[in-house]
Formats: sequence, C-alpha cells, structure tokens
Amino acid sequence: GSAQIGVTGLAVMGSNIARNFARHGHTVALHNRSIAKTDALLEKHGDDGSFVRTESMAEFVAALEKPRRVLIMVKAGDPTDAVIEELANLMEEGDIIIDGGNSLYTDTIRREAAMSKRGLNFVGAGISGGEEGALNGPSIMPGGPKESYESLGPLLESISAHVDGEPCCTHIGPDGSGHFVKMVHNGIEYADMQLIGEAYDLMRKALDLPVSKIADVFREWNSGDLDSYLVEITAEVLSQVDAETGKPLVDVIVDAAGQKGTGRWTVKSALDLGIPTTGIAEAVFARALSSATDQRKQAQGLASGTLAAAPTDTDTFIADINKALYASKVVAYAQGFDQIAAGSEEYDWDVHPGDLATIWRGGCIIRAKFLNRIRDAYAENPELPSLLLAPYFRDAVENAVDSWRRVVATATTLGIPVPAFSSSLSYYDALRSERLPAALTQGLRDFFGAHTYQRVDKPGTFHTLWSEDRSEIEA
Ligand code: NBP
Repeated sequence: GSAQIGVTGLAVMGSNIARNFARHGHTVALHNRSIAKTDALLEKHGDDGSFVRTESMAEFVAALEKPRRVLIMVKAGDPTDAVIEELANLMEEGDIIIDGGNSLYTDTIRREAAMSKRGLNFVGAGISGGEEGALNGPSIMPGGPKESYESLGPLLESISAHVDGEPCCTHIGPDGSGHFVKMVHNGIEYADMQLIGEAYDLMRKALDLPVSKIADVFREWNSGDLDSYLVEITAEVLSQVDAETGKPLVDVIVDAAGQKGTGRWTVKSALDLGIPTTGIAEAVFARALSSATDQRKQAQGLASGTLAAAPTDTDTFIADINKALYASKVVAYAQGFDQIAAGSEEYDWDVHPGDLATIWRGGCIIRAKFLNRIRDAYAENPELPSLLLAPYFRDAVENAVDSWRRVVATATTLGIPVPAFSSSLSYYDALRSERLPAALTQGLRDFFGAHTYQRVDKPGTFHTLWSEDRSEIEA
C-alpha cells in the first residue's frame, strides 16, 4: 500500500480530518462502515488531494504503507471497540491505531494495554475544534507510547492548527493521558461557556441592556484580555436576529442546555481524584438545572426577596463584569490544571502543563490569548502550586477582586443566579484563608464517629472522650 494514513469513520469529523490530511499532501486511505459516506466524500471533495477509496477493512489495511497508521473517527464506546478489534486482527506488529474520538480515558488505558500485548501501538488522541477545526487545523492531544509519536507526530502536527509557527499538537504522555486532558479541556469549555452566560445574564437582568448592545460589549471584550474564540462567537450568536420573528435568536432558543457527557466525566474524575474542580462542576450542574424544565416552571412564583440593589452606573458595572469574568476564568483554569496534575500523578503520565497551554492556544474551542499567559506562568515555574499563585495571575486577580465581589453581591441582592462567578470567588477566598471551618468539621467527625483530629500545636492524633469526661486522649 502507498497511503500514509488511513481514516475510518467518515462522518463530519472523520471526513474533515481526512480532507485536512489530503490537503497537506498526504495520501489518505478512506474507509467507512457503509460505503455511502466514503463516496459522498470523494464526490464532493475528491479534488482536495490524494485519496484511496476502499470498501472493506481488509482492503483499507492493505492500502497503507508500513508501519500502518489508522485514525479511527467513529462514535465513542462500543463502536470504537468493534472497529479496533476488526483492525487489530488485520494489522501487524509495529502498526499504529489512533483513536481520535471522544473516548473516556479509562477505556483508552484498557485498549492501549490490550493492543500493546498484541504488539500494536495504540494512541488515544483527543481532538478539539469541532467540524471547522478538523478541516482547517484542530488542537490534537495524542497519548500512547512515546515511540509511536516519532512516526505519527509529524503527520499530526502537519494538520494541526499553528500559533506563532508552533503546532497545536504534542505528545501528552502514555496511554490515556491524551484523552484525559481532552476531557478536562472540555470541562474547562463548559466552565468558560457558563461564565460567559452569567456575564450576559447580568447585563440583561441587572442592567437591562438590549441583546444587540450586549453583543457589542462582547465584541469589544474580544480585543482585550478576554480575547478568545468563545467570546468572539458569543458576539456572533447574540447578533443573530431570528428571520421568522425579528427577535434576537437567543430569545427564541429554548433555555435548556444539552450535554454529551465529557463535562460530567470531568467532574466524576475530579471527585475520584479529590480535586475541587468547582467551576466545571457548577457549569455541568447549571446545564442540568436548566434542563429541569418542569421543576423550573413550578418554581417560577417563588419569592425573590426585597434587597434588590441595582448597579448605579452601567459602564462601571460592565467593567466589573469583565473583571469578574476574567478572575473566575483564572479559577476555572487553575482548577482544571490542578486536576490534570492530579491525574498525571495518579497514572504516572508526566504531563507538562505548559505544553497544554501551548497547544490549546489554537484550533480548539477554548483557544484564547489568555493561554499565552498560562504558558509563560508554567515556563517560569513548572512546579507552580496553583495558577492563582503565578505572579501575573496573582496581580490580575488582585486587580479584579473588588469588581468580582461587587458583581457577586449585586447579582445576589437582585436574585440573579451566578453559580460559577460566586463559587469561583468562594474557592478563591477559601484557598487564601488562613483558617477554614474544616477544624469544626473535624471536631464533629470526632464527636459522632471518633474519627480523631490533629492539633495545631503538637504532633500526634487525638480524640476527645465526648461521651465520658470530655478529656483528650492520644489516639
Ligand atoms: P459520530 O460520533 O456521529 O459517529 C458516526 C460514525 O461512526 C459513522 O462513520 C458511523 O458509520 C460510525 N459507526 C457507528 Br455510529 N457505529 C459503528 C460500528 N459499530 N462500526 C463501525 N462504524 C460505526 O461522528 P462524528 O460526530 O464525526 O464524531 C466522530 C468522533 O469524534 C466521535 O467519537 C466524537 O465524539 C468525536 N468528536 C466529535 C466532535 C464534533 O464536534 N462532532 C469534536 C471532537 C471529537 P456509518 O456511516 O456506517 O453509520
């Protein structure tokens, strides 16, 4: 065979990636379970480059040069397992199977172990950027054996997005690390979108701004510190007018947010790792609450209270929201990077956080100017205990903190929900607190369950004899 890469699974993502490879001069073998998608691709875009049409999996594998490289772009879960098995039976030692779908990282760990036993290289690669990114340059997070990256890396880097000449693709670490960081990336995407939603909601409900004006605010923000793809497309979506009703499109869209599961996975993993990824969790729960439409309908008459303290100056409050958004975003990223560090530690992956900031600057949904700052922060100190402690972010948050508090306080008196703004602020306050009420928690646990506690003034483990004379013993 002569094809440098094969792509199986030619739905929207797979066909766009196949075209991307072809446009970069690679010969691409094409395969899909049903031939219709393969033919549709060839008919519409056969001119993009050099493709090899194949019908059966055997024909597909035979079309590839050795070591063979196959990218699987089918539905995550059972379909991916089925395709891997079919391929593995046809491939030879040293060949590389890449799963570019949104697989759960624990599945990737399992698959990599099974494939390496059979002498095959298995690479779980997170791919972000949606349809458009797949075609024009996604951000790619490949895990798997380091050796496989030597032959695969240049190929993947050639089709990835580039920022300042650097590819948005690098080897993340062994086995499931690529899909793990892609999962957290998606979780951060949830948090980012929730924060943007809260900022928008405040401008509508606290400032009574028309949607078109809010679109202008986001457009303006996109030329400052908040410069990012999601802020940019927020301005686009808010500017859209519904052809049928003449209303802003956002006003005719049902306010129940869907989810495909990667946010939920991130939070489950955060719970298992014991990392307070509150920004992402609030975002996942906010989508769930939005979708509880019956319950919401019945709760609509509940009292809001009488505190309502509206902001006095529109421009000042918009500037406050901007800073609250920025500070909360720093918290969401700080937490996401903490989770990646914990996952890396747990699975011995040696993931470099600075690499992630680098490859997330382009191609992916959370791409943002801000990531340059994160990259600099980890370049300066790879052992950073929290992003919030990097000098740049420490200053930025200090500069924003009064605005952040005003926004959360105002939203609270007006009864406007800001779960991500407020929980991020609480996280920040908890993190910087010298003492936390966890001391009382420990006391309570010792009271009802003899769970013991430690003292601030001497080493050891202690228990108070609560049901006896309440003297303290060393446990
Ligand atoms: P889908 O996730 O909708 O999957 C459709 C493809 O899977 C078709 O090619 C279909 O073949 C194939 N397939 C199925 Br379903 N079951 C199969 C089986 N048992 N054996 C063989 N093939 C099977 O496609 P997508 O939206 O292009 O996404 C592909 C992957 O990329 C997914 O894992 C997704 O999570 C991930 N991803 C998507 C995005 C995005 O923005 N959409 C972004 C990043 C990652 P058929 O044509 O014969 O039915």
